[in-house]
Parts: sequence; structure tokens; C-alpha cells
Amino acid sequence: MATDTIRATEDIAHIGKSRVYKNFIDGEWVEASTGETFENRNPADTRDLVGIFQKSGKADVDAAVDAAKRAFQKWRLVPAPRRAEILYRAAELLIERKEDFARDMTREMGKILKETRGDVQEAIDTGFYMAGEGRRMCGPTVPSELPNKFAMAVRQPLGVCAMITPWNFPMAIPSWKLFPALVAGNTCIIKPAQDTPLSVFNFVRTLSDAGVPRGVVNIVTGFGSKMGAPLMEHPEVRAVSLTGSTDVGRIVGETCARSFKHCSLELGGKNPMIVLDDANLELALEGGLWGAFGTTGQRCTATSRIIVQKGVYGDFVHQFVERARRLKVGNGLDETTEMGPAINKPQLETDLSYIEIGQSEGARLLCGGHRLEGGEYANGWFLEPTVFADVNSRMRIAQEEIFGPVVSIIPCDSLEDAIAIANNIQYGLSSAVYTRDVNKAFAAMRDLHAGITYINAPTIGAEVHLPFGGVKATGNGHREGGIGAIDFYTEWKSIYVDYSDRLQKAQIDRPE
Ligand code: UN1
Repeated sequence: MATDTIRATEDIAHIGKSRVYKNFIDGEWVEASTGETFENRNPADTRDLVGIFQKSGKADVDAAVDAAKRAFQKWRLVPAPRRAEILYRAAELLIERKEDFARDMTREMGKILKETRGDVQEAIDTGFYMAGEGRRMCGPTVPSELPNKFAMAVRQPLGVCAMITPWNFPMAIPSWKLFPALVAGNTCIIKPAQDTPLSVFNFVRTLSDAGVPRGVVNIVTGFGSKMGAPLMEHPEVRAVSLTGSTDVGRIVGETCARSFKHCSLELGGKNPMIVLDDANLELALEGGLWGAFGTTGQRCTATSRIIVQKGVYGDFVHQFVERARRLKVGNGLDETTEMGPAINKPQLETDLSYIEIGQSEGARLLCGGHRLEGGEYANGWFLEPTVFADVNSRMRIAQEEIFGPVVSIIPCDSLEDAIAIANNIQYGLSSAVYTRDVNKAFAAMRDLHAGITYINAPTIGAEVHLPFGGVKATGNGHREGGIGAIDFYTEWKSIYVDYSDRLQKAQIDRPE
């Protein structure tokens, strides 16, 4: 194994003061065939050039798939517990590198340091969990219906897998995909979001330093139109895992279906948090602020609708707005900042356009709504935390995913009413209820149509060892996290061993 291990020293060149990052294919750091590059800039201060990355095309995808295909022939035969040891070592290295990687992530993505440390931690947690799977990956062994016959099912890797990852969890989400794929014996090509490739470089370099052999994990950077399509259309790619928007998910799903590729889609959300009259209001306020404005509202799981029962509605809205106004917005590298910038200009423009839509629909804008400009905000994509109240659940701001710090507060009459509002949406990722009534909590756990439900906690904060994913337009039924990820990255093979020394006919021979 050691001789196969690449040592990444050639990954970075310097042009002037800017770092140029290359693709990582077959254990080598290589330039894109197109000769083109793109810039990665800090959304809190766009004068800060984080790095220059390769704008890859089909030829680069082909080279990466070839490498992954060759590497698969060896990697699939490495015993899973040994593969797991390498992944465990990677998780240990991530602990050592956590602070540096968190700082890089805040610089390229904007979210505050506390959260980027959490993002790296989520990758560490996933590494340890999936390393454990290397000694499990259980399958059923069942009695045969015939004598002297043995029956069992084993998990087998799929082959070359492609991962298309988003910018909002630049290391955690790649880890949700790479760790289970690798422990199961697959080889991988990852295409990071163009806004946050550095965190994927940091992650994959760590895997490589831990001993993942050449060709087993490859990075190809670039844009969806130029290299995303060739990647998901490539006949040697057996599985595609995407975390992204519902619109992109539809295209990826349709494309994969044509060649019967496995396809896992984690898409949009419009996550409701219900606050009932009997809730601990202080807890609900604190949770709502964290759920709505954590990560600048840029989580698939963000609390984007708060559905409040009439008895506490006035009080809740008043106090929520007071607190939202006081949130400290700024550069995430400053430890006192509570909310960072939007990821980029188009996202900020989307946020602002929804703020206009909300006003024109007649929702009450109680706080925020403007871009922050001048002074420390002069060179970033900052938006005020924005709260709409008296929102009707049919309004576009209550139906469509905004992916920004814009929250809609909707009044409701009862738990039943709240659940009807919560479920009246195309998405179904996360959901939450604040109540002290155990009967209501259990009714909500049963009736909220979503992949995740929290009781007395906001809609964000999933842990890596339970299934993560949603219903309806949030996905296509697969789950990341926990054993669901292993299910996605393996295929069942059922094995029958007949040691009777005679032909036994299933369903026909019926032993006494
Ligand atoms: C996402 O929202 O895109 O549950 C991922 C959470 C995080 C992961 C979120 N652990 O909020």
C-alpha cells in the first residue's frame, strides 16, 4: 500500500501571489486540458483571491474515469477493514488540520469560523463512523428452503462513482459521499462546487496523506455545463451522487436514468418550524434564530418558515425581530461575527429579488431587506437578516427555496393547522416542533411529511450516523448518513451454496 500512496507536493503553483490549484487525477496534480482556469474569491472581501482553479472539460473527465476504473481493480480487493483503517487515519489527520481547514473554508465560503469548524468536525465524525462500517457492512445470512444448502447476501462495490458537491458544506458533504463510497470499495471522481473547491482539495489531500492509493479519489474542477454533463453521461460511471438544487437534480436524475446509473439526489428544502402556544418561547426564539440565520440561511435544512400559534404569535414575532436586528453580520474570520455574507453575487441578487416578491405579495417586512454596503461591507455580498411576518402559506416566499437569510413567519390556529401548512409544500427535508405536550410532539413526529423532524430544536443540526435526506422534491428516496449511505454505494449479491451433491430445484423440490 505504501508504495502506491502519493505524496501531494505538486498541487500548487504560484502565479504572482495567487495560488494555482490543479486537478488531481491518478495521483498526479495536472492542469486541465482546456488550458482555462477560474478564480475563487472570498465572498466577504472579493479583493481576496483564494485561489485559481482548473476549468476542466470532457478530456479531463475521461482521464479521471480511466484512472478510477484502473484503481478499482485493486481497491475493491483491499479488505474492507484495511480500507477502513486508512479512512480512520484520515479522520485523525483532519483533527490535526481542523483549524487550518476551517479558516480556509471561511475564506472561500464566508460562513463563520464556529460553523466551519463544525463542518470539518462533521467530516471527522463521518470518517470515524464509516471506518467502523469496514468491520460491519452486514448482510443477511438466512436458512435455505432446501437441505444442505447455504444462503447469504453480501454487499459489493459499484465501481466508479461520481460526486457533485455543493458550496454550503464544502467538506462535510463531500465526506458524506467519499467516506462510505471508499469503505465499500468504490473509486471516485469528485467535482466540487466552483465556489468552494479549496475545501475539497484539503479533504482529498488528507485522504491521500492517510494512504488512499493513487487513482482511488480524483478531483476534477470546473463548471457543470462543461464537465458535469460528461461526468454523469460517462458509460463507466456507475453511480452519481448530487447535492444541489431541485432543478439540477431533475436533469441529473433524468440523465442517469438513461444509462441505469445509481443516482442519489439531495435537493431543496423549505423547512418549517412550528411553535405552539405551550412552547418554551425562549428556547424557540433562540432555535429559530440559529435555524434561520445560521450559515446565512444557506442550508438545505435552514429554518425558512416559522409557523406560530396565535396565542404566542405577537410575542414571538416581536422578540424574534428584536433579536434578528441585533445579529452581528460581517467577515466570518472575526470570532465575534454571527452571520457571514451570501456566497456570491447571484445568490445575493436572488435573496434581494425574493425580498421584493415578498413585499409585493403583501407580507410584512419587519426587519432587514437591504444589502449591507460601505465600510467593512464594501467588498462583500452582505445582506441584513430579513424577517417577514403575516405571511400566507401560498405566497412565493413561503413556497420557494430562497437559500438566504430571509425567513417567513406564518400564523396558525392549532397543531393540525400548523401541520397542514407545513406539509403544503413541494419539499420535505427537515421540520421542527416546539411544544411541551408529549402527545402533540408524537402526533407531529408521525404527521410531518419530511425526512427529518426535531422536537424542541430547530430544523438544522443532523448527526452523521442517522439517515439524512427528504421526501417529495427534496430527493429521490436515497439517504446519506448512517447505513443508508452504505446502501447507496453497494449492490447486493445473493449467494447460494449447495453442498448436497445433487441437483435441487428451488420451489419444485419440497422436502418433507
Ligand atoms: C445542508 O443543509 O445542506 O443538519 C446540510 C445540518 C448539517 C448538514 C446540513 N449537519 O444542518
